[in-house]
Amino acid sequence: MPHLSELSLTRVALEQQDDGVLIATLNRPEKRNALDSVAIDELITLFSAVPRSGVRAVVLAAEGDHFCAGLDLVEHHEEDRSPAEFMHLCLRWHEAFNKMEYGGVPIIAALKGAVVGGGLELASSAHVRVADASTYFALPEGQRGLFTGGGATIRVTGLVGKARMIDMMLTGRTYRGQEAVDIGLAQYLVDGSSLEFATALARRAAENLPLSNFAICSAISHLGNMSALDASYAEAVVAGIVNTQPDARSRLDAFKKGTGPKIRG
Ligand code: 1HE
Repeated sequence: MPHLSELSLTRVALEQQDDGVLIATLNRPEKRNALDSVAIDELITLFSAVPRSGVRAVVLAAEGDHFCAGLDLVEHHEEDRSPAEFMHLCLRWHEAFNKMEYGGVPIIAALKGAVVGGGLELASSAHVRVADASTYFALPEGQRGLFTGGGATIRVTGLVGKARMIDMMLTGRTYRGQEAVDIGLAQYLVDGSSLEFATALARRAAENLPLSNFAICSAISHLGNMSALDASYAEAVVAGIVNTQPDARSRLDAFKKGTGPKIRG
């Protein structure tokens, strides 16, 4: 597995910070960060490497005014893909986004401008979404003669519910601002820079023990795919491992001595 600095990526720029935070920036602003097949392969490469890289949290950011305009519609049109070819492309999208959601490393998305179509599928694969005043969300596939193929039926439905997802796709409805937060598309709405705020959140998450973050950013999603009976069993198994990790002893010891942080409202 190559070190992150050895990855040769053209669609994503990487900046590793001393505190274990990786800023991964979509860098095709001239195409509004539309996701072509190269971008998807690079997301697979990146998020395959992240869990074993020592990175403790990732900020997923974007160059330009827009987070991501979704599927590269020009490439899709020019390639004139067969059903099987597009199915395999979608499977690669799923591979990339599953590696993000289930990878065990916190990913905080710093959103702005358009978060649309596959761009919303990408954002919904992150664990936390921060929107700014310019951010808007849409699923324009219906208007383009398309359908979602990068997991929106699972992840966006999971965030906003089936009825809102269907409405967004049928009518082209967009959401922004507080309403977008209220329905679950983002967890934070900031007045200033979403990148600055997302980086602060990533730094905070990076202070948690990696094994705790692994459980939070992997087990919760896996458990959600199981029956309640199996999920409660698996949760106990995960807790058996995480809650007895030697690295947690000093934190528990500090609490016992009254020097650990107190949780105030
Ligand atoms: C693109 C794309 C793209 C921009 N694929 N090239 N997604 C959409 O339907 C969104 C399509 N994009 C837009 O609606 C607008 O571009 C934006 C609202 C995002 C930005 O508008 P604007 O005025 O800032 O930029 P623009 O002039 O529209 O585009 C600038 C360039 O980016 C232009 O290229 P140029 O070579 O003519 O300069 C655009 O062609 C290019 N560009 N968006 C390709 N999406 C797994 S299934 C997923 C299904 C989907 O994601 S459907 C796609 C939904």
